[in-house]
Amino acid sequence: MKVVVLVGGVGGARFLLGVKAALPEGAEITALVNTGDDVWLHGLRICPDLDTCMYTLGGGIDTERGWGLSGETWRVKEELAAYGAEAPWFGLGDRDIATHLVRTRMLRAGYPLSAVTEALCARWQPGVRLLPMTDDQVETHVVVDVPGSEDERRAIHFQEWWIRYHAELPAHSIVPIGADEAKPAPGVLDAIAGADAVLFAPSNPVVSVGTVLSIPGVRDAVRATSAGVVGVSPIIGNAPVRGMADACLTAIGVETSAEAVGRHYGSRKADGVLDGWLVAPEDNASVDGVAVRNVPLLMSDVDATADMVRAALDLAGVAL
Ligand code: GDP
Ligand code: FO1
Ligand code: CA
Repeated sequence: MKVVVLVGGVGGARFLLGVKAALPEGAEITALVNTGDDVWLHGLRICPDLDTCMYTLGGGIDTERGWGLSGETWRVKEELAAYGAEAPWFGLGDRDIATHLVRTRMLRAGYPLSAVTEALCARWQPGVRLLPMTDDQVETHVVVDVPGSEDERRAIHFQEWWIRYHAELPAHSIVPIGADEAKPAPGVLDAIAGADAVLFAPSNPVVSVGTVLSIPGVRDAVRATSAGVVGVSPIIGNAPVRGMADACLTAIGVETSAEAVGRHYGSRKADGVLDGWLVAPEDNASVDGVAVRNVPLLMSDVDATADMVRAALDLAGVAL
């Protein structure tokens, strides 16, 4: 059985743990991972969502924080701050830096990100094929008012908006810079076309799943696949379970509710991308042309997450 999952970072990684647990031995799981959060800092290429998936599935993640490695120390970060180096708000751990050093060296040597990711995964053995959505550089930027100015706007990197400003600076727009010219990474379109089910993790609908879908060809492949396509709502009771996805939805004019996010994705029978939409028991949602099912959606542990995944696969028409 072949299952493809569109994912971001923490929400996507935890969902993938459930996909692994729910599927029988021998099933092929391919994660199409958002790389719009990627950033150059201190000359290093940092890929937060790829690393969050790789560390979570490989058992290295700091489970409390949800990102970065366990047993982390922060000596390099402190030294960089003492130099007044850029982005002191970004949490670069000493262990994590080794990943960025290996990645950056390989990228500089000419390897595409997909090959670099495969090499890093040889150590972490995530048990899932992690494919960056593209090998091309795509970086999500957020257009905000210049703090202290009334009429001046500027685009800042998504990470700066999210971490430094806690997504509290109102966003005029959120743009995946470079997406228009990007190509899907090798294997992405074939995986979607050859899948038995395509699932959208309960990841951020704008800056995670939305960015993966923004790569030319990906949305069309999802619309064209013979597999059932089912999404899982990251919004429960009109609020994100974790993080500031509401600020991203507001920026694109979508209400923070399971129903509004389902309608934003839309039905494949019209011009959307879904056949099925899982929402929490307490949420009422009706989405034209989409089969909506209420199931518990809290990923409190792997068993609960595997139950969600089984419900998603059932809605996608896959018998386990
Ligand atoms: P990020 O890249 O680290 O921000 O992670 P993702 O984009 O993959 O996922 C973030 C989304 O996961 C947030 O919008 C949360 O609402 C959602 N999320 C986190 N935990 C849960 C959970 O237990 N259940 C559901 N349904 N959504 C969750
Ligand atoms: N998230 C934070 O909230 N603060 C950080 O300082 C931070 C550092 C960081 C470093 C490496 C990495 O792989 C992830 C990191 N994250 C951090 C998580 C991540 O950048 C974002 O929270 C997500 O990409 C938001 O979608
Ligand atoms: Ca992310």
